[in-house]
Amino acid sequence: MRTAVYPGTFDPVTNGHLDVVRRASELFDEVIIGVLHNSAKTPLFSVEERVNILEKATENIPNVKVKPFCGLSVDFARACNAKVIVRGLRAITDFEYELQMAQTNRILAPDIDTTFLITSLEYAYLSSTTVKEVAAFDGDISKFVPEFVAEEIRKKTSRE
Ligand code: COD
Repeated sequence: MRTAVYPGTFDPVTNGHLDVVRRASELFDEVIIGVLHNSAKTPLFSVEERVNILEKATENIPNVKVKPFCGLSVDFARACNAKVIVRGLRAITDFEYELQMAQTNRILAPDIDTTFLITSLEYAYLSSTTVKEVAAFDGDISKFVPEFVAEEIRKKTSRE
């Protein structure tokens, strides 16, 4: 069984992330989305909320699972018996960060490789940060995330 992990923060998941998940699910037998529990950052959604949202957003893709993780992505990949880490690439700015991370991961775990899916053109501009910024000013985020995710974001941002 060819298992890949797709680690990220997903705060919140966007249509760009979901496009990567859908495409990865066609390349691998199983894709496990790893949701980083990062105590150093204050996310909009808790790790449990992000896991629940991702489970709902991917419920129609049978070979996708969602799990929270702490620590290193390579340790998460090992724990999932995955030999591949999937990442998405949008622009040259992503490339520098991703290259450094992939090379570090390769030194930490030479048996695990990183594969990159280039963003689909329609999502090339899209990031979780932009979505949160637009939502904070009551902008329309319906083109950026699934409708139920937009609703969850609105609940959070209208409380603040
Ligand atoms: N189109 C395509 N891809 C996209 C899009 C889009 N519109 N938006 C985001 N993506 C890609 C990103 O480029 C990324 O590859 C992935 O989706 C997830 O994005 P984010 O922003 O949710 O997640 P990140 O980049 O914050 O995740 C960072 C990690 C959690 C993977 C990283 O911090 C990590 O591995 N931390 C654990 C410690 C570790 O192992 N460090 C590695 C040694 S350096």
